[in-house]
Amino acid sequence: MKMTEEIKKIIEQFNIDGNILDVVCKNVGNINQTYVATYKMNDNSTKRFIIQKINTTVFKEPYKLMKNIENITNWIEKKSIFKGDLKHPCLKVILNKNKKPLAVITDKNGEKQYYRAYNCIENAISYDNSQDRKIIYNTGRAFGHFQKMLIDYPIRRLEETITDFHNTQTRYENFLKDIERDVCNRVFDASKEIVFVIKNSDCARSITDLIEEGKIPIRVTHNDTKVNNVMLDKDTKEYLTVIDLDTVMPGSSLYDYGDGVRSCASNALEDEKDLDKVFLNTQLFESYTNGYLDEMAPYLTEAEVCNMGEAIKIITFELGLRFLNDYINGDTYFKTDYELHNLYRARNQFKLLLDIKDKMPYINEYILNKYKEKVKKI
Ligand code: GN1
Ligand code: MG
Repeated sequence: MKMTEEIKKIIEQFNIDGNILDVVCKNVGNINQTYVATYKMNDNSTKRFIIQKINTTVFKEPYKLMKNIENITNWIEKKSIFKGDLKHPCLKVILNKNKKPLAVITDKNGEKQYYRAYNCIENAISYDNSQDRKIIYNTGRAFGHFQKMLIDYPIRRLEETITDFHNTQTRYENFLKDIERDVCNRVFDASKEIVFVIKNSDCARSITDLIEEGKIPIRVTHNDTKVNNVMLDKDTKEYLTVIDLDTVMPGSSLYDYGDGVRSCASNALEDEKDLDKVFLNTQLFESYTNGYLDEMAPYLTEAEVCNMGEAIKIITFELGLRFLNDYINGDTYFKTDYELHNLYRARNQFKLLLDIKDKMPYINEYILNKYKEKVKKI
């Protein structure tokens, strides 16, 4: 999609020393809308910026969200400089001409729309799915490194951008209520998947219980550790930085690790319809786990290490549940490209879950052995 006058007017609110040459709308992410704006800068160079329209149905308080992101990116940047680390550029929030982190417009319906701008990480690439062990190892490392950089970040300074985001039990309870309501008359068509969720509902409690009982520490976590949320160097495939910081909140390292494996080690895309292609690729699971532990092993508690395998299972259940719930509610949350998109996504996650369940003894043994190996070396 080419530049429209409207988006140009919004982007011009940002304090960037130059003129817009071009804006391209990107088809990435399930929530926000992303654009890449190319500028001719006043010094004659050409520079690109990432512009995102924030989905306010999902993120109800965009200023609080931006405060989190500004604080976190500043923290990581300062820490990297202090450590002399120049290899990992951080996202930087670009302010508008009034020094605010959002450009705001009122649309035809009188609703406020919020946009933000970031620097573009250059010579970088991200993948929606990859079978390359090096790429997946580096993705695990990137998320481990991110968690490590924020290990001493004062948690009380963080806003919760979505309440109960990874509270699997609350999500399950809401799902049961939505089935009762059946606002779109879709329950009948999804009955097989609904029965699957109910049969597997023991998954909803296990980690939330451990967190509530105080057995798992609360840390600063990313909460959306998808494979395409890491930017890698185009040439070397080393990790550069982690992006999509909207859900950085107090949370559990377990959900981040589990979601990383769910996303990076699935053999297929999240909406692959051919379920024979959907399974946990053990080589990729091993690569991700190695990368993650190479950064985080010394910091994890025993309870965390013992539940990492379980977390892969729980988050896969949670994602399937979320996709199915959104299908039943009429696709109000995730972007969809066709009518059954969310139902196919749910089926895909449930197939992945079955395979993970089969592989649980191997998964747990691998994690434990690798963990021991890594901490021995330190
Ligand atoms: C959403 O926008 P994106 O694609 O980074 C979602 C994640 C899901 C993911 C599944 C705020 O992330 O929780 O895991 O889709 N983000 C939010 O693809 O709900
Ligand atoms: Mg996201």
